Amino acid sequence: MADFFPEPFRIKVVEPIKQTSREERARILDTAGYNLFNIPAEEVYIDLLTDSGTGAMSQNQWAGIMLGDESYAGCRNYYHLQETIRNIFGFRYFLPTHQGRGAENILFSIMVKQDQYVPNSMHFDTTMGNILARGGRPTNHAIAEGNNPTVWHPFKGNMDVVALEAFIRKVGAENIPLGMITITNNSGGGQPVSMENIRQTSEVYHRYGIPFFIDACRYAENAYFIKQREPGYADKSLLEIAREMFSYADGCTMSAKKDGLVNIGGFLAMNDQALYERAAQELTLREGFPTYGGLAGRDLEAMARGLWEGLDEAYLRYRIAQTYYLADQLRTSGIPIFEPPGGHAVYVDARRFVPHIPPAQFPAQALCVALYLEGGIRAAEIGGVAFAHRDPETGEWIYPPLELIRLTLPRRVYTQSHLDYVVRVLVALWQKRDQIRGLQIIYQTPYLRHFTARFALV
Ligand code: P70
Repeated sequence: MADFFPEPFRIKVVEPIKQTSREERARILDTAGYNLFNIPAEEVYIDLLTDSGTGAMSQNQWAGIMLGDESYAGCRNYYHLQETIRNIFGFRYFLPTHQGRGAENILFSIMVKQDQYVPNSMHFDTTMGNILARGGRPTNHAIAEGNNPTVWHPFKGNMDVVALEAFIRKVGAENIPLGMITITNNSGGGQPVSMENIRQTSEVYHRYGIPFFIDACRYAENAYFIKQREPGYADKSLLEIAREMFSYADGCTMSAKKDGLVNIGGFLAMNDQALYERAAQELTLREGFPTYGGLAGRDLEAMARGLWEGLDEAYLRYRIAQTYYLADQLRTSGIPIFEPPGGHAVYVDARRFVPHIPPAQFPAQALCVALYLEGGIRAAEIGGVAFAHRDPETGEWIYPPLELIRLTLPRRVYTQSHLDYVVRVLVALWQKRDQIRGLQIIYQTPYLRHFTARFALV
């Protein structure tokens, strides 16, 4: 039984979900402009759009909610969260924010100026959008393996530190107000980053005096992969691994809606006092007073408790085993997936699933639409809709190297038979894949267009 890790919990509350008919789903898709963000969640049978804020809280978290202290200044839940963050992440200062992008907005608004660069292994959509919105230039420097869906590498989310250093020399460190790394790499298959690579990335940034921030939202899954795969870490606790990861950085942005196991919440943490003071002022202007940052005391309490649960080894073992179960079933059925699977999601390779659809007709979006039509399953597009951008010089569209659909697993929510259903639907679709049609955009916004774009079938 060494490789069988069933749920380390049982179900206490259930939420009914319902299946719709194919005709209903065709109508719903048409009304939604073929954008799955526009579909009411009640019309979705299995919702794999995101693992963000969609997890099930534990009885311990719900009990903590009742202990919410709704004082404006200095509520006790703030101090509990402070102690938790110091313990796990080790940074001297932190500010609660309503979610990850709240932290990104505060950080970039005080650090990034027009035309400055912010390198990362691979930015996710909101970090890219928040940097662009400040007139900055987000750049990606993940290792080449990270863009290859078939090659095996234990840490495909790693930074190409040689390329990063060459980039810093090319544009000049004075034009780089901060540098980042994303653990795990959500835009590239949910792949982890090794401890060695976090350390090397830190060394490169620091050699040029560039502050180093970690985009930390799936840090616990990353820590689990380090324990599994990196020599020298098998006997370390996940807490020790987490502390070491963050010891190399000057701060982090955190969406606690992922590995913090809450439905809402995040934070910005750092060691630099002067930066903290500027960030606290910005937070007070935009989100709320520094001891609650736009959240209620009860949210802070749920976050403090969730952060510990998210780092629990029995939970993470089950969590990753569930993702790998889904990946194994799909692989066995011949469905092309990004290898190896990530921690929070299995990414299906749309380029190989629907090779007849060109990038300009959004193969991954087309596959997401087909998956909903076929079985009421909602997945996320991680491809040209979310990540294509115009070349700042020529204005031409540049499409990302990967066209993926992300089957994202909410934490502690779906059972194995739910996943078996997902596999059956995907297999049915695979058998008639040549009937899947491409899409064209008929409405879009300048930033984060995937949330609101509307499409028509080509
Ligand atoms: C997701 C959500 C959020 C995120 C992230 C990384 C690596 C920062 C943030 C921002 C966003 C999303 C995408 C598609 C569908 C629904 C939601 N990722 N950094 O699912 O955090 O959302 O709290 O502002 O992945 O991956 P926040």
